[in-house]
Amino acid sequence: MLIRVSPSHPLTDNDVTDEKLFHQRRSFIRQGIYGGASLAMASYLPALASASIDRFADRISGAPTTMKVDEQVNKWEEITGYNNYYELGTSKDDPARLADALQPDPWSVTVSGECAKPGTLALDDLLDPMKLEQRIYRMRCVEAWSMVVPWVGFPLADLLKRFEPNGNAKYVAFETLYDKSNPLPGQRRRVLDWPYREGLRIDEAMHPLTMMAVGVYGKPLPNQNGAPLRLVVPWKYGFKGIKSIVSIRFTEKQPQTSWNMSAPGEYGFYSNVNPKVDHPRWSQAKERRIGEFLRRDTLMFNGYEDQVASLYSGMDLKKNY
Ligand SMILES: Nc1nc2c(c(=O)[nH]1)N[C@H]1C(S)=C(S)[C@@H](COP(=O)(O)O)O[C@H]1N2
Ligand SMILES: [Mo]
Repeated sequence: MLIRVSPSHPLTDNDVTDEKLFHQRRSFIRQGIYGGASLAMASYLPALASASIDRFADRISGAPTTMKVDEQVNKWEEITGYNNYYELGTSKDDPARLADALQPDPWSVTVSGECAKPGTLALDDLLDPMKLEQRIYRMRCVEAWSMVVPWVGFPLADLLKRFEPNGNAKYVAFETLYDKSNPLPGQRRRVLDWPYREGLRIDEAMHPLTMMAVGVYGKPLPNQNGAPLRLVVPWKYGFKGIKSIVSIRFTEKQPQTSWNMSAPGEYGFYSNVNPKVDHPRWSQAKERRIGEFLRRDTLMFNGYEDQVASLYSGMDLKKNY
């Protein structure tokens, strides 16, 4: 199993320790066939990483790879130049262009709700005990495009356990920063009801695949990707991966989530990737992998079915989108 990576970044595969979680269940269109057909990315040429938090750079670049999919990793320019981050604008190139509007340092995260040890942690204290690892995951946007992204971060469960959630903690709610008196450029318009809100059921949040990312491509997260820390839930549509998190709350009731609030008929709370449940306005059966010419089949649970299907046993996946 060899992953081809562009020579300009520090990924190596000699430190891969465990690929057991990644059983390939289908045969993919092999990258080799279309390898040369990457689309011109000129229209969203970034933006070298905008100011990110350098003091974590060594820990991030040194993180060992623990999981990866057997597919070509997207280019740095694609991952950091083609983004959804509505607080920084609604076009794909807005977030990289307006990235400097976000100030990820200093940063703190407030943890509250159904837990024994709530509190506000400075980013350094939050990260200090966390063991960083690199994981190469597919990311499937609900808009039917996808990428393969080398995240660096830690299992969300390792963070959540530090706050000792209690028996009433059935869900976890997350919020992105929103300073009404100093909004980000995209927050001046009510495209969404700010702050951006997301949530997971507690077992989804504690699942070993669910991660909090602080880096990508061996570097601290660029602002446009959700600096300084963002959620990554690889079997769900990308909008569940809330960026630039300032609040984590353990709740007994299912929390409200931004996209579900804005269009409940289009975006569910669960939003598990499912090629058989179409969006009301487009099919979810296929996806455009950024950098490829032909569309790929979308995989059930984005290819993570073996790992996560049991979370939803007994649930009607057609209804609980
Ligand atoms: N706060 C916030 N988080 C967000 C978004 C957003 O607009 N605001 N967009 C979501 C969507 S739709 C996707 S597909 C992913 C994109 O992540 P990326 O830009 O790092 O690829 O971020 C998600 N997280
Ligand atoms: Mo998305």
